[in-house]
Amino acid sequence: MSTQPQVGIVMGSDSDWPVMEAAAVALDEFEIPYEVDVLSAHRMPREMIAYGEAAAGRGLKAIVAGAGGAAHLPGMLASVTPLPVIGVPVPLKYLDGMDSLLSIVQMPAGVPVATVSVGGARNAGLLAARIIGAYEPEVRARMEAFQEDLNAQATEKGRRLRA
Ligand code: RP5
Repeated sequence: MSTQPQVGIVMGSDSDWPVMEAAAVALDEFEIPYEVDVLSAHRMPREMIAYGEAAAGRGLKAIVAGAGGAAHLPGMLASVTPLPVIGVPVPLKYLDGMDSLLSIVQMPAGVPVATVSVGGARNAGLLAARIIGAYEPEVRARMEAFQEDLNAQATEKGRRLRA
């Protein structure tokens, strides 16, 4: 695979990075090139729209977007790009991330966002890897090996409990 970013990881603020970093770590594990940026739906609306409109043309294949509170970034990006958008609800100080979750998951018909769990940035990265793996055989093979490893780890835990 070339070094051209395949996935865009964006977030509403750099304060989201401690949560969102797990998406980058997952993509690193699958050797998928990505780019990272801050892109606030409310503080940088014009830049956000420009990013979404240009993303597919720049060669990105999926966008992972995280935000907290009134978390409109994933949905707004999904409204202006044909790419799959994976939304990560970032938990803030109040409401346990429920505000972020509901802001991201309740999209109107026709504008899908694949929403992961509150704080679920690792799964967002893994889902992006599956999307890339659907047409990149090397990535798919890594995903199959990853799943076999998950199975082996879970099986081993059961074996230890039974012993
Ligand atoms: C949201 O506001 C961001 O995604 C972040 O989760 C939250 C707080 O941002 P900061 O005030 O820390 O920049 O838009």
